[in-house]
Amino acid sequence: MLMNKFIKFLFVSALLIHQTRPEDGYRLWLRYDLISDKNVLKQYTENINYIFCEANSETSSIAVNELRDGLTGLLGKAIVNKSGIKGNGAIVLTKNDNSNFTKSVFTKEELTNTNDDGFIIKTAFYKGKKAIVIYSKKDIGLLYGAFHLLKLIQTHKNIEKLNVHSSPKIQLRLLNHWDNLDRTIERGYAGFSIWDWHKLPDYIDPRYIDYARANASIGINGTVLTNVNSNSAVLTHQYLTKVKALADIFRPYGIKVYLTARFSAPIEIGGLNTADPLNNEVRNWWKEKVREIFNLIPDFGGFLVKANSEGQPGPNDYGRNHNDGANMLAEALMPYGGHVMWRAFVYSNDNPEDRAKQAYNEFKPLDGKFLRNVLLQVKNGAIDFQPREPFHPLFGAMPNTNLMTEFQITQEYLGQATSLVYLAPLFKECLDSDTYSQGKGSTVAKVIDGSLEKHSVTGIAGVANIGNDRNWTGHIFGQANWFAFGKLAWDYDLTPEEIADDWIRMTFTNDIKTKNKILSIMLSSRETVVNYMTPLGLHHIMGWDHHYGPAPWIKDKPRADWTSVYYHKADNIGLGFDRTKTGSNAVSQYHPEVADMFSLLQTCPEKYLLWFHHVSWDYKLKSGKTLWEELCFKYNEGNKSIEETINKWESLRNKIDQERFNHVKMLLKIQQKEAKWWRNACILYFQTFSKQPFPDGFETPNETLEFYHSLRFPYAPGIRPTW
Ligand code: BDP
Repeated sequence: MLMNKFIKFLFVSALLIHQTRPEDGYRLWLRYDLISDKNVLKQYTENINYIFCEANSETSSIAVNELRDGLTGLLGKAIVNKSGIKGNGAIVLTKNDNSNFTKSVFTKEELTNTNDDGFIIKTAFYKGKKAIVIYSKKDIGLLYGAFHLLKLIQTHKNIEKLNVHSSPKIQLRLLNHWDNLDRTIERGYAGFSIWDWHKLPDYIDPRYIDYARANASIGINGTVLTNVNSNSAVLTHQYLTKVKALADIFRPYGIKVYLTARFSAPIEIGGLNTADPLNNEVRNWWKEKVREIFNLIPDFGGFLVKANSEGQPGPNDYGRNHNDGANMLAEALMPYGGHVMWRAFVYSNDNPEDRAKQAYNEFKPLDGKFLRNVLLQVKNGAIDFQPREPFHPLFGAMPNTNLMTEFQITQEYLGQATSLVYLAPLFKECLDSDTYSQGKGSTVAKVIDGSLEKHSVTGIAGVANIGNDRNWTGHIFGQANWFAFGKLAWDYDLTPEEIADDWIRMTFTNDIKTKNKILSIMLSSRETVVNYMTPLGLHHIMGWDHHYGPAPWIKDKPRADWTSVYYHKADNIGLGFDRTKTGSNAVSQYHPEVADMFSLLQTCPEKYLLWFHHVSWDYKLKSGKTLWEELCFKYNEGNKSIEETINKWESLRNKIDQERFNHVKMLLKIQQKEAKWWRNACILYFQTFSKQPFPDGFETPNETLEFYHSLRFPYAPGIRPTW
């Protein structure tokens, strides 16, 4: 009795300590604080008493521990693991689809419809006792199911009669880290890399475990550890032992490691004098290298390759094609079940062709020429992760190739880590785009989940926004983008609103009013940024090299397609890139229904207007305004929304903790300055072509164009190092 009281005392003290720790964002969405609403709490305390796990593996133990810690925190009573059914209120974890119990709870169809990573959660009776059963085929499904159940409780859902079936639609759900071995991160805005290569393999930063846990909680099952602008040193034995240490930590969380393979590695670390993919010595070198890797890491995922793009070596250096390079690696990986993700982000310096067309021209003829363990990794749009791009024309154009998509979670072109931009609407816009490749309804999502073109290897990648900042992503709201990527990779049918709703409840609060305010801020944030950066289909007009801030005046650089004037084509007549028949004819790369829609000024969605058309300054848009007026209007709209966001946020003072309130408040002030900067710099610059006055109500810029022109940011974060 006394002992019990003592344990209770310890337990309550632990809870208190837990809840007074600073809100620095480290816990992400996995917070598990005591539910303060007594009525809500009652539902859970009445239904949940203990855990009973029938499985026995490292992964199932992690699931049990997560449930134990999570439920104990949320419910304020000790929830422990027991060795059998000991009364009502068990959470049963089971993989056994042959037991009488499982057969009595689940139909055969339910069991077969659950795929390898999937799970079912059902309320049922076990030996006459009410229980919540989590079923999966493999251990990892138990962990995913455990996180799902915790999420339901964190978001205050009713759990009386659970009947959840969840299986991911896409197999390889990966983060791509653009992390260098010296811990700098290309396009990273949240500090340095969390991989401490120097101290690995002996020093295991506990953060690696938290990283794996966070990813498992949203269904991510692979991570590419290194930058696509790669360094062959990571393939040396010295580094592979470090990679192995990370792989060992991630394995029980269902996460495989992948590496970027530098195409010239056989020369740089192998001592050969060529990296020609058709050379036998080279082929053998890769085979041996892969063997060495799998000896260390039996479940190694494979390679991600950026070849013959932006100065990276590749098969073209030897007069070979991309498929020759990809297949050489794929052949080496095939016996072990590894994959090659070959990037389609390829465009050439010397090619005078519209950059938007180059990847399609290069890869479309190679359709059907890649081995079955190769995935072609295609960015969502044909240029480069802009605030808004139409979907990449390769989707739907290579039916005989496994295509996966690559999104950028790190906000290289969307205000980096000082801007609040919720990216789920951007991801969804691409996934929901209709390619018409097999008639209406041939969405990008159906191309990449393999259902449209009958592929069995499927994948999706997100360029990570994670660094060693205490809150992981620099901006607390950057966490929502990591979360949303994982959720959509699992189920692209979720809406941005549903995902944000969960994230806010888990991260901030279940108070409906507060939650709704944050939700409205998040849901409008992407359009806001598009409006004050690149409205109406403008693109690639950001600062040189660091990509921070506006710089539509960039010209006369060694590469035309790295300048701004190449993309906006402003002149005295109008603005925009003519990609119709009268221009580069990039529209012809889309299926006719889509090509026709984009081609005609009347049918081209105005959000893509200047992407596809060179439009005269006096052209009347649907609003009745001329292009010039609409442009000014949009830049203003974006600025106004930031002000509204600031006011909304201000009204949340005391509704959320001070630390995170202030963190976001200060960043919003920075974002407001940046929005103004974008508007003023762009409008002043475009005015030199339109030669028209500011429309009524447009706030006259307080600085001159020369001033904006003179700004320099030599130490902006995330710049590509010179390699
Ligand atoms: C661009 C980035 C550059 C990357 C490149 C890529 O500016 O740093 O190396 O994409 O995806 O957006 O390879």
